[in-house]
Amino acid sequence: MTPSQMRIVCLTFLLLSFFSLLPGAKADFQVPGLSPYELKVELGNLDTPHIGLQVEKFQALDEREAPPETHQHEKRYGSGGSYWVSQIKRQGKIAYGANSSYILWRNVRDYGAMGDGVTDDTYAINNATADGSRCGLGCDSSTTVPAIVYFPPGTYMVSTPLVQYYYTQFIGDANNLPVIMAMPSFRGIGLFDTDVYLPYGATWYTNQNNFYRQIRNFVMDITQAPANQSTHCIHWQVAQATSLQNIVFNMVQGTLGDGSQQQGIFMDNGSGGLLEDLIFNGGAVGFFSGNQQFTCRNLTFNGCQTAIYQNWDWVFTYKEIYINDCGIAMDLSTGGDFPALGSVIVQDSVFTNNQYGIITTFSTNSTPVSAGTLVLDNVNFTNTNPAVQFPNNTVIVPGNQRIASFVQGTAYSAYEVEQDINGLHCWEPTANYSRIQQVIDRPDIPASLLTPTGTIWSRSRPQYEGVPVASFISSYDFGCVGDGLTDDTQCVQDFLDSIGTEEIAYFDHGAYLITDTIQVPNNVKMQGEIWPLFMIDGSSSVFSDVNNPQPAFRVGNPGDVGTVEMVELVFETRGPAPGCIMMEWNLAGTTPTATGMWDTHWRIGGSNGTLLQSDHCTKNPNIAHGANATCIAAFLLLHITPTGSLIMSNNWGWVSDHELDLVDHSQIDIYNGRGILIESQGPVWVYGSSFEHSVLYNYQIANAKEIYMSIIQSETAYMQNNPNSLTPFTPNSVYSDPTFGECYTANCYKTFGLRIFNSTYIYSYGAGLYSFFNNYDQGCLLTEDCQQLMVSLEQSEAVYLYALSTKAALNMVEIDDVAVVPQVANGNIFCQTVAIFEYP
Ligand SMILES: *[C@@H]1O[C@H](CO)[C@@H](O)[C@H](O)[C@H]1NC(C)=O
Ligand SMILES: *[C@@H]1O[C@H](CO)[C@@H](O)[C@H](O)[C@H]1NC(C)=O
Ligand SMILES: *[C@@H]1O[C@H](CO)[C@@H](O)[C@H](O)[C@H]1NC(C)=O
Ligand SMILES: *[C@@H]1O[C@H](CO)[C@@H](O)[C@H](O)[C@H]1NC(C)=O
Ligand SMILES: *[C@@H]1O[C@H](CO)[C@@H](O)[C@H](O)[C@H]1NC(C)=O
Ligand SMILES: *[C@@H]1O[C@H](CO)[C@@H](O)[C@H](O)[C@H]1NC(C)=O
Ligand SMILES: *[C@@H]1O[C@H](CO)[C@@H](O)[C@H](O)[C@H]1NC(C)=O
Ligand SMILES: *[C@@H]1O[C@H](CO)[C@@H](O)[C@H](O)[C@H]1NC(C)=O
Ligand SMILES: *[C@@H]1O[C@H](CO)[C@@H](O)[C@H](O)[C@H]1NC(C)=O
Ligand SMILES: *[C@@H]1O[C@H](CO)[C@@H](O)[C@H](O)[C@H]1NC(C)=O
Ligand SMILES: CC(=O)N[C@H]1CO[C@H](CO)[C@@H](O)[C@@H]1O
Repeated sequence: MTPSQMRIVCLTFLLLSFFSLLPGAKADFQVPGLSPYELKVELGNLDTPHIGLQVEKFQALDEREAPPETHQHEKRYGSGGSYWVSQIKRQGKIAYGANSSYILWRNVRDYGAMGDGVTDDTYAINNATADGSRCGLGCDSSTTVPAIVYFPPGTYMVSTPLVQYYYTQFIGDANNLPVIMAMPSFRGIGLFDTDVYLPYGATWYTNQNNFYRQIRNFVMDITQAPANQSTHCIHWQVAQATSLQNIVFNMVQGTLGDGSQQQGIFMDNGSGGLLEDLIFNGGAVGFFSGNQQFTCRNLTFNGCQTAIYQNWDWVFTYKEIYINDCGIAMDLSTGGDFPALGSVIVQDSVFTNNQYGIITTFSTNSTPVSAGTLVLDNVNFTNTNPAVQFPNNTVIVPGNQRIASFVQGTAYSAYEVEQDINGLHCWEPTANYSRIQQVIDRPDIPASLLTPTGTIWSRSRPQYEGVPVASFISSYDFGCVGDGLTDDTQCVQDFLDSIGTEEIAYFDHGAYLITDTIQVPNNVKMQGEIWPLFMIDGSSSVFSDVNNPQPAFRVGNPGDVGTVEMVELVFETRGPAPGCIMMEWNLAGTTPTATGMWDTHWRIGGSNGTLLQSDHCTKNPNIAHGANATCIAAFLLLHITPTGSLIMSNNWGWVSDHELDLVDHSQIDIYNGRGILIESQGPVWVYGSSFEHSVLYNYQIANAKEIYMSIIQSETAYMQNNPNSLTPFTPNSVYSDPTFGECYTANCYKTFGLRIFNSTYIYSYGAGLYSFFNNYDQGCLLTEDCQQLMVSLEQSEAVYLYALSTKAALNMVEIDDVAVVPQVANGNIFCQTVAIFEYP
């Protein structure tokens, strides 16, 4: 990159206009002293003895929640009907584990929990979770001891945390939400704890490695615990393939600064993730939020002192957030003039009747320049004024209005200039740059992506809570084997073909070996039992030819329209399958979001059954090497073809960087060609996704249009550039692969985080694209040059990237091989961040 290539035409800094306080404006206030270091309290309580049954009988949910003569609770907390999850025959089994009598499904009642609102059920529930030598203290990770812990309706009294082990789902009855109730004597970090703290800040699991969990369908109630004691409903310290859904958090209601210590979600660390459909009532803080990256949608806060306290992050998106009658809607002030948070996006949200709106400390004086980046996109403030302000009450944006688009942070607007280069007259891309804190014009968004009210379409994970159990057809009852060794291809095909329009194909837990392409019919719904594994057999000749790649799962045929839904599935290869496209999606929906996949993942290598493990794929950075042919995984994880259209939510395409099951848990070299390729003509919505460690790219959008993505996350392959991105896959023009033809430095031959080629109307609301290594050496983090380039736009326009956060990539964005966004101008707390990059 030469200076002439990088043209920062306009370096302006917007002067903030300060409005004086209106008569009757609120007094100065101190942000309540909230810090994660209250953990000290928890540590002191690790040995709190079990406290007996001497508590009063609490009223049942019905009497407590609903106003006397109404039955609102029935609507709000479920239909009251029966729930298929509690009724379906449980025959799931572990294909690649060591314990043949292992029990996957546990009903807490079978372990002695009473749910009677009187008995302390803590020990019984913890027994239900821990049964069977599971992955707890001292276990790094494991995929072979998963568990579903089911809670029937009832009120479960709890005195100390219910510990959720690795690879566990806590599921309540979706039609009659069970209540988890803190006893007055409750002590501990949360009613549910996902990562137990040990002395000196150590935890059971590594927070960024805390994968595969769900908690859904609960009321959590800590109103009986003293308000002045630090109590949380959930300690949610998790990473990818995790979700919270359909939970009501009930906390003591108070007023701002009254000393309450109650919190709904306490999220101190991690690398997630998605949460949706949550309601927070009361409390000091609804959501104490800290994680590398997260997608949060459909959250309602009522009467919280602070609805959202952002403790730290790299990039977060909050969409469909409803904050009502709270003290502070969003507190983004942590760190003061050195903001502790990277970037936050708030989209399609409504703030009503709040004492304070959003409090930020990003200002002319704050450093680093991008810390505290904030984007508001279609946020309506009613009886909330100002909308955005400093802690000292100085107004940044007045409230009581709908804000179409507000940006604070660095803004890049790219365009083309006429140039004479060596006598040639040409157009060259360049970009205007400024650090702003202001309302700006909102770009047009194509109608295909929008609901009738102008918000971006979204859809929660279906729970099929109204579908009778008889409509779920079991793959095992149908005859499929799922033992991980028997060829189930024909059975899975026949099974899917047999499913009627009112039925749901239920895949019992197991591993289904697939040796040839499965054609997914146009109207089938596939529901997994705690992520059943579809193992694509690398020994099948169908998937071995890298020059003639074939799909393992083909959804519809080009031009087809239908209603396919996939929920809670995992796709892997068993051995090297370099000619395998794990999934090809051709289908469009009959209506917007009628086709989709939720909590559905690709896990390539690094776990039992994959035959791509640390016993022979361990990293080898000490000698120059190529790719071990026995460690080459697949051609492409997900291909959305030109006619494909769907919604994706909580999808993780992980080419394992380390071993999950073998005891060494060593870092491993697995070679997978490509992550996600989107060629759709739209619309496609991608919420809460992550594609990591593929070789050529993690995300590529080619020949496409009308694509919305909200928090995309990627990591460059750790072994690169030993070998580099051109090993072992040869760029294939049929798939519009990058050729790396423009590279002339070694660190340019690295996985693209995001490549956009020949595409238009592409919207990314939050991206965390990271490069952490050079041949497993992290020295390049000190010099921030692990990688030359992270995002490449080629022959594309109408591209809008909000809160684009990259790590250690010298050029954040290039347009047609011209660097337009250097990372040096965009320093943040850890990443480098651009609040908005637009190439209209
Ligand atoms: C992985 O599979 C092997 C057999 O292939 C088994 O011996 C081992 O116990 C399994 N590991 C785990 C963690 O289940
Ligand atoms: C096997 O699983 C059963 C049932 O979950 C459990 O009781 C038993 O302790 C496990 N055995 C071993 C050796 O882990
Ligand atoms: C928990 O499990 C242990 C061992 O199986 C048993 O002795 C104990 O009674 C159980 N406790 C409860 C409360 O179920
Ligand atoms: C909480 O409040 C109770 C009663 O008002 C008081 O006795 C107790 O000391 C307080 N605890 C803390 C930690 O402030
Ligand atoms: C939002 O969540 C609530 C439950 O908290 C649910 O009833 C509602 O359907 C969800 N709305 C959307 C648009 O997902
Ligand atoms: C904002 O919300 C208020 C109150 O719900 C509503 O009356 C108003 O129409 C909304 N404004 C816009 C522009 O959507
Ligand atoms: C309020 O805080 C902002 C940001 O730190 C600062 O620029 C401004 O001068 C302060 N205003 C007053 C009145 O103190
Ligand atoms: C870029 O900045 C220049 C100089 O201020 C201005 O003339 C031009 O209109 C700007 N272009 C865009 C696309 O913002
Ligand atoms: C490649 O894999 C083979 C087969 O497992 C193994 O024998 C060999 O040691 C591996 N080579 C390297 C360089 O790791
Ligand atoms: C660009 O994409 C369009 C479809 O949107 C396609 O028709 C055209 O062939 C593509 N051009 C190139 C150079 O691939
Ligand atoms: C291990 C780790 O990442 N700890 C962090 C957890 O979160 C707190 C609060 O932000 C940090 O201070 C710790 O460093």
